[in-house]
Parts: sequence; structure tokens; C-alpha cells
Amino acid sequence: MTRPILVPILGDQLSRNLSSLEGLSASEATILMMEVWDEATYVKHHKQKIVLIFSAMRHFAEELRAEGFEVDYVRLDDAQNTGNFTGEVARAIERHAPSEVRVTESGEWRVHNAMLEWEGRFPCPVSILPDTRFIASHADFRRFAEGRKHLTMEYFYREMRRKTGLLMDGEKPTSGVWNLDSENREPPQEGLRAPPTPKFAPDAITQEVIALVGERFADHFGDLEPFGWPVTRAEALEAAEAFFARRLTLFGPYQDAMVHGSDDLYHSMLSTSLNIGLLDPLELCGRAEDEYRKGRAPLNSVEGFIRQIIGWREYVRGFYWHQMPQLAEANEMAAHRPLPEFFWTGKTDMRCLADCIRTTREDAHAHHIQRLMVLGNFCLIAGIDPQEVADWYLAVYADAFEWVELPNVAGMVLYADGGRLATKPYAASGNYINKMSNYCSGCRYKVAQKTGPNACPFNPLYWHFMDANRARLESNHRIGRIYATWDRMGAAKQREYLETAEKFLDSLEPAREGWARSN
Ligand code: FAD
Ligand code: DLZ
Ligand code: SF4
Repeated sequence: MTRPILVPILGDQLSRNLSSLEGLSASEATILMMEVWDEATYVKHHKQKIVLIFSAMRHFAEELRAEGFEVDYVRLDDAQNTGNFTGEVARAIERHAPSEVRVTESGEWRVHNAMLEWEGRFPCPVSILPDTRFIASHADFRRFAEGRKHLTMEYFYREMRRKTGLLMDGEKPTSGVWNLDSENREPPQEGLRAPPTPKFAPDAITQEVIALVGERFADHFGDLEPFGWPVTRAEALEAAEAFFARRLTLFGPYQDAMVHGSDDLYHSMLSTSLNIGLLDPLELCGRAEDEYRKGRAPLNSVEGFIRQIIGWREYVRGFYWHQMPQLAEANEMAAHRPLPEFFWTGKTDMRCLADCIRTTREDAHAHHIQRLMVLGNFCLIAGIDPQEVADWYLAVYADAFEWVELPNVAGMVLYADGGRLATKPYAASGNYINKMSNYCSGCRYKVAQKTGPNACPFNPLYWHFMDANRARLESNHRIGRIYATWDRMGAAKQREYLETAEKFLDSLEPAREGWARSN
């Protein structure tokens, strides 16, 4: 029997409620799934990220087959595999002669542009449907952005609360307050440890993929094993339930803390499952609200969790589509220093960075404050080139897709967009890291020392950055006042800071070519 509709499903579209599958009966569609070389190597993704995507794709294909769908699954090593989506859809059209290609829009600009060309290339019509797994449509974000100079997340977030009804009592936010972030900044106490995150033993499908990735992507960054990410919806739901039962309560207070010895702390570790489609954002937020309504979790934790998802996650996606393609090129701070080699090897005496790079290598994950205030802060104040930084984040994290990675890197961390996303650069000295972590006590550098060879490098780098960007930042109402402190130091102290910073920056070895992209 011929099936008239060909439905390509990409590696981050593994959702049964995907728009291209809606209302489709098994008898009228052929599903096409493609493991392609170009997607695995356009940046050289962490090995675990490739295992995650291929294994989750293979499991999803099995689930659709069990429902009666015909799934045409192209494996990476299939002899005729052209290595890219367009080539594989073209081959599938030859095999199945469909009267329509129906696909859900891509999450990334790069792939979206390729899809736009399909209609002209292929002999049948191509319908590109909106990705309804997001709460805000592109039009919703455009309406929000219209006429605003700064696209402040907080106002967007309130619109999402009203739209979803989450934590709302009628027209008002529950308890009368929209945002409880000020209650969510507890430093870690001595010995703080969170219950471990569930890890899922690889089944036969995952083991086969691990062997494939070990063989074909051996030169990619990151440890291949142990691999424990959820690869099916059932596993992802189990991970979510474990979070609600054991970690949500303290998620809020310790959201900004960093502890050597408890990598995930109270974070949910659900971003990979959300981003590839195993979990639905609204279902997770509804479950979190339930925990609050039943008196099992405090409002500051629940509101904080919901804000990350219907606030930040939706906002950065809207921001990405609103600001592309310029966002990928943005470099308002004129930062041109190459990324240091130690971002790939972890070989640095700076304990905070070494630990964040270690967890990144071992797990393809680091939590938000490690990404923002250690790794990102360093890249900002050392003036690292935004495109090199973006390539690194896109390659090393299992949850990284450009729509979510790039706004965080270029906007939130590097201020490369000139302040469209963040109202000020998140620049900080060693003091912040010392307050919020247990890193500094075991570091060869002294966090209290400001200048000289043993000074924590974040201290002189902070002032070096502020001094170099004075013309850009002095008029910023949130950070500009800091220049009065700088001026009061006097010329001799300022020189000491700048010379210590320059010496440190001169000692950085640039990353060798070939880590992020094939040379
Ligand atoms: P939790 O702390 O438990 O938060 C719950 C959920 O909220 C996350 O799963 C995620 O879906 C969402 N969320 C939280 N913060 C953000 C944010 N700033 N932007 C978007 N969603 C958010 N997240 C990604 O999913 N992919 C990325 O490629 C990515 N790159 C980042 C790069 C930088 C420089 C920074 C500062 C942050 C980045 N983030 C990214 C956001 C955040 O760090 C991760 O979502 C989070 O660490 C994932 O772990 P978790 O699931 O335990 O998150
Ligand atoms: C990240 C990724 C990787 C590594 N490999 C594939 C693949 O082989 N096939 C596939 O369909 N998707 C893959 N992905 C996810 C895509 O890169 C992602 O779907 C697009 O970038 C759109 O967001
Ligand atoms: Fe990091 Fe500085 Fe603390 Fe060392 S002293 S861990 S470099 S913040």
C-alpha cells in the first residue's frame, strides 16, 4: 500500500505530540528518520551527545513502529547515506514517491534555511508546520518585542504566566509576587550534598550506538562512558519524578551554588529530555505547581523552576529567531582573543574552571551557574572571541542546540549583542565564586589576593575588562557606578591590576585547531 505523506522527524523532534504527527494515521504516512554525518560534525559534538541523539532516535522509531507506523530509518553507516538531511529526504522521495512532505520546523536557523529550499528541489509539495511544543509562537515573541529597546525577560515571563495560568490566582500571581529570585541565592554550607540524579543503564540499542560512536567519533571531545542519560520518554518521566520527589524542594535556595563533589546539586538535569522532545515543558511545570499546591514544595523553588522553563527557555527561543542571523556574528565588545586550550583539556590551575571542565567532559553537562559565572564569566572578562565560545558550548553540552545555546552565550554571558538580552554584563571577580562555591579553598591561586603572580586571575581580569570597556559600560545604570571605585584606586594600583592581568592573558595557550570543527 502506498502511503501519501512522508514525515521527516529530526533528532530533537522525538515527541508523540509533534505537529507533523498530529491527526496522522499509520496507514497514510511513512516516517523518515536520518542519522547523518553533517549533523554529528557541523560542530564536533561531545560523544555522549551523539549517543543520546542516535539512541533516542532509534528508541523513538521503535515506539512508532509498535503503533503501526512504517518508519524508514537511515543509519549512519548505511552504504548510500548522503550525510545530510536534504540528500536523505531526496532519496526517501525516490523510494516512496509521496504526494506530500510534511515536517515540523527546525529548531536551528541553519537547518531551517535548508528546509526552505526543499519545496523548489523536490517533485512534491513540502509543508513546514510550526513547532507547537513551545508555549510562545514566533508571532507571540514578535508582538512582545515590538517597540522595546531592551527585551527584558521578566515582562515576557509574566505574559507566559498569564497565557498558561501557571501559578496564577485569577489575574494575580500566586502569593502576589511574580518572581522570588531574591530568595534563591543561598551559598552552599560546608558538606552540602544533594541526592544523586538517576542514571539509566544502557540497553542493547544504546550499547550498539556507544560502540558506533566510539569507533566513528573517537576524536570528539568528552568521555563516552559511563553513559546514563534518559533515552526514552519512560526514562525521562522517571528522571522527572525523581527530581520532584527528592530535589525540587531545595532547587530554589541552592540554584546558584556550586559544589565540588556534588556536580548536579539540586538541579533537575532534565534539559536534554526537554530539548530532544521526550518531555513536554507544560507537563513538567504543571507537575511542579502540583507539588506546591499539595504543600510538598515551597513556592520559591517551584516558581524558580517554572520561571526557568516558561520564562528563560521560551524567551531565549523567541530571542534567537528574532535576532538571527545577526546574533551569530555579534561582537559588540570587540572581543578577539582565541579560546584557551585548557577549555578542551581541563589543564589549568584555576580550580573552579578545572572542575567545571571536568564535569563537562565526564557528563556532557555543567549546571547553569557553572556555565554562567565560572566558564562564561572567564570568557567575558578575558575577552574571548564570541564565535569560538559559542562553538565550544554548542559542542560540549548534551543539551546544546543553537536556539538555546547562542542567546545564552552571545547575549547572557558575553554581552556580544550590545545589551539586547541582558541589562548588564555578568562580570564578576573571584569574590563571587568564593562566596557561592567550595572551589577556592583548594586552589593554587589566592582568592583574596588582588594582584601579583598568586592572585586569583578573576580579580585582575575583572578590572582589566572594566577598564578596556569603559566607553561602552560607563553609562550603563546597573554597572557604571563601579568606575568611581576604579578611579579612587589611583594610577599605581590600577597599573598593578592591568599588568597582572596582561601577564596572565599572555600566558594563555590558544586552543589547537580541530577541537570544535574538523580542520
Ligand atoms: P535546571 O537548573 O533544573 O532548570 C530547569 C530547566 O530550565 C532546564 O532544564 C532548562 O530547560 C531551563 N533553563 C534554565 N535556564 C535556562 C536558560 N538560561 N536558557 C534556557 N533554558 C533554561 N540550556 C540548554 O538547554 N541548552 C544549552 O545549550 C544551554 N547553553 C547555555 C549556555 C550558557 C552560557 C548558559 C549560561 C546557559 C545555558 N543553558 C543551556 C541554560 C542552562 O544552563 C541549562 O538549561 C541547565 O544547566 C540545564 O540543566 P538542568 O536541566 O538541570 O536545569
Ligand atoms: C545533534 C544531532 C546529531 C548529533 N545528529 C543528528 C542526526 O544524525 N540526525 C538528526 O535528525 N538530528 C541530529 N541531531 C539533531 C539536529 O542537529 C537538530 O535536529 C537540528 O539541528 C535542528 O535543531
Ligand atoms: Fe577560581 Fe580564583 Fe577561586 Fe581559584 S581562587 S577557584 S581561580 S575563583
